[in-house]
Amino acid sequence: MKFDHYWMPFTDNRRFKAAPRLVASAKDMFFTTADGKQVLDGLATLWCVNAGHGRPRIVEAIRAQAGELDFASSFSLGHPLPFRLAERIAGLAPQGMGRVFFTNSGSEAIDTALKIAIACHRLRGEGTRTRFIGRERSYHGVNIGGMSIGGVPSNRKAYSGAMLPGVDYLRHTHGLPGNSFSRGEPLHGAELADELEERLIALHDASNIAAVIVDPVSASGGVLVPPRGYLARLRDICTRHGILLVFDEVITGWGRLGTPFAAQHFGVEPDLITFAKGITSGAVPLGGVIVKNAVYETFTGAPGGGIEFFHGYTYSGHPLGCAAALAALDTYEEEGLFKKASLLSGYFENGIHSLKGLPHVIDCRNLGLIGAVELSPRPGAAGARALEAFEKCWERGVYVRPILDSLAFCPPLIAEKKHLDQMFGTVAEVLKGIS
Ligand code: PXG
Repeated sequence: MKFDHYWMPFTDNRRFKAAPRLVASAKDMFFTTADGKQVLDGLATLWCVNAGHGRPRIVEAIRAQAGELDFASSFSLGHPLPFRLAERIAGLAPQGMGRVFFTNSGSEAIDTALKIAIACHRLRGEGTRTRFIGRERSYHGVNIGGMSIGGVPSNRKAYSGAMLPGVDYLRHTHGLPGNSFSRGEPLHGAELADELEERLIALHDASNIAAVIVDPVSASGGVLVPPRGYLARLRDICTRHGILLVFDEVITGWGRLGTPFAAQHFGVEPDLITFAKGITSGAVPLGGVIVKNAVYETFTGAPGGGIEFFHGYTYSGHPLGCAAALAALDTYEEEGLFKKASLLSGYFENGIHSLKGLPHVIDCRNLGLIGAVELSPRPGAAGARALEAFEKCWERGVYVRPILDSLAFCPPLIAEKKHLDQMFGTVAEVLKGIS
């Protein structure tokens, strides 16, 4: 097999192709590599395989759906599955968030949410509200809108000239004094939300701001748990100034924090929720935006009739994605996986914090079943230590993700204590052995 032709995403192609890591199959918590080794999936692959791999209900649903109806468009035509799926999702979403728009990915979900926000204000007679407020270190996918509101420097650097105009940023909440080694939500920093009002609204005027977008826990930014009370303050400020609040729940959705959405975990209700990944447990690409009924009704209540929202993707509501999602939701429900995640989160927290005191460890942080250990960077070689740790963990049969100098953990919700012991035990051994 030649490795030359496939341009791999978000990958050091030259390094990978010099020493490829290939997976041949996967079942439940484990990959089997091309050379027959078992590797524990400590990141739900890419923060998405929440029900574990190769789950029978999901596999069978995809197989059966492909045979029955491989594709039907949702453009002024329809088939039952996206209606059924939207109803299921509405039943899990916060009260009053009962309308769902489907996309194929999280990036598309984010760009869709931005368009909904702008169009909604325009329909309400507030067409000057076109600006967005994002946040440093947040990740919202790679399309132009999501990249522009995102705050990961390496993802922005090459595309500076292609950014959306009219975007400003909250500061990230990481690294505040007194917050290192927090268990759950850090105690300090809720006041950072106030800069939305004191700095950004003061500067741009609320009448020009369409939406504030945050990921409740920034995952790809390094697993940054929000300070206690921070999200509630953002909600309050947005409400007082007529600004829509978007939670990007592409990673925090579908049980990661023990509830269907982070909104419910934090008791803070946004106006829009973007989702993807865990909705199908990663088995088929599917994403979407859940909106407050009032937002949808702004569109359907507009005078004149006709298409209300000039937006959509060929594969919005694709039968295979919907079938996989319905089966994933069945699996979550039947096996009580959100509750299970919640029950395991204390053990997970103890596992992460058991790494405190090992060589190079400068922070441990966690919430629900997501967490990270941060290593001090090697002088002049940021990221090198975590990358080496990641590669050594893989060699020893554990897959975790390096992000800058952090190692991130995000196991499938079917994880058991023995899997967490294996994961953190291997990380501990590796940390003791690297310089
Ligand atoms: N929002 C969030 C919060 C995400 O984590 C997206 C949007 C975009 O989703 P799609 O489906 O378009 O990829 C994501 C995706 C990493 C990594 O390195 C994380 C993601 C994607 C690629 C790499 O941790 N998350």
